[in-house]
Amino acid sequence: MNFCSGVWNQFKFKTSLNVVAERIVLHVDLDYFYAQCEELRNPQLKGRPVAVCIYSGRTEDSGAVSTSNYAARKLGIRSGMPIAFAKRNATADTVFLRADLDYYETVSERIMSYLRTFSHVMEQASVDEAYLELTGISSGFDQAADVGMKLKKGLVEAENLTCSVGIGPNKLISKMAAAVNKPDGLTVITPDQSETFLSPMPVGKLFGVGKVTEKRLNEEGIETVEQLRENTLQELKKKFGAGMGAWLYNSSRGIDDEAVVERKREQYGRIVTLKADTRDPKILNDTAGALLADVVGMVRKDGQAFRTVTFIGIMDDLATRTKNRSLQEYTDDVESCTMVMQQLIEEFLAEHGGNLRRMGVKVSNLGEKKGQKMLSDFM
Ligand code: DCP
Ligand code: CA
Ligand code: CA
Repeated sequence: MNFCSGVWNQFKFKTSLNVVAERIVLHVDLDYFYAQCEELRNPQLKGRPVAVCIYSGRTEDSGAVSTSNYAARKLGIRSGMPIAFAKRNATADTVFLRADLDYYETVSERIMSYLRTFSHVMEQASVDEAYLELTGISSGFDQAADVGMKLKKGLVEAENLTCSVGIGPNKLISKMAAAVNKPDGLTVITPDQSETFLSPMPVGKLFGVGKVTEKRLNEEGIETVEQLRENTLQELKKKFGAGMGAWLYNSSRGIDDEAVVERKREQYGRIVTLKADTRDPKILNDTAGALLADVVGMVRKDGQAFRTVTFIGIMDDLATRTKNRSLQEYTDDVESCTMVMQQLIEEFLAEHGGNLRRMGVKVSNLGEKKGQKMLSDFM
């Protein structure tokens, strides 16, 4: 029995010459994501310090900064910081905005479908991050760097957004490569550069080392990845347990076999800009009908069904408002959810004044349709 089959073999892509293709992973992380989304819909913000905040609502300033653009970071305004504290560092032209998570989510969905065009295996890692498996797609690191440049250029052209890209022999190195050159960076680390790349880094920067492990490593006198590498596998296993010990041992050498895994989707949606700002129910219903047909088509293609239907309106002041309803049972039927959508639009218009600039539909709460035949039913 070959105990290292499993994950490892997935990456041995054979080329026509029957040579095993070297593994190449690309990591993308959007720059100052929430704040960049805000600049996108309000270009006047460009050049000014911007802090996007989650307000808890207790007092006017209670809550925390979720992110800030680079001008605000220069003032020392950073994510996680209490808003009141950030305001003490702010200049007169600093803008504090309320986070609009639905809007960032819709931008994120567009970016993710753009990124999917670069690889058949993509793992969305967070709202603004993804890993792309380039093994067998790019023949080497030079070609992968070209993919990275093309991806960055296309993202600016299509969405007017910048990102930082890291390319490496695995997920760990690609993620860390993307982080060292921000914003708008592109960093390529080849397998033979991996150890040197990691050596001077504080152990806390090794992706996957949390605060607790970092503290324990420091207590052992281990400050840098290079120092971590001086420990034997046995020593690390003894100090940190078998799993963590082996992980630290491998990571400090830039070794990581984790697969890029396509995660299951949680929702399907589409948003469009209306020809003119409007609140005409006929236009909204017709547009919603067309979008739903499209979205439900995608759901069916993937063999899924859904229970929740959402109408999304982006108003002429760019505020995003939503209205949703959950059905009794899972469905993949366009007609029944078009009727629900018409009700949602009617209620939406009753609740919100003003015209809509953009509108969208979303279906979520995915699952299986009741009575859907399982493969096992035929056996
Ligand atoms: N975020 C948050 N609270 C945090 C950290 C992040 O709400 N403590 C949100 C806001 C960010 C988004 O997640 O825009 C992505 O997080 P990142 O860590 O990637 O940070 P940014 O994209 O904002 O900045 P960077 O340019 O450093 O990637
Ligand atoms: Ca980011
Ligand atoms: Ca991120």
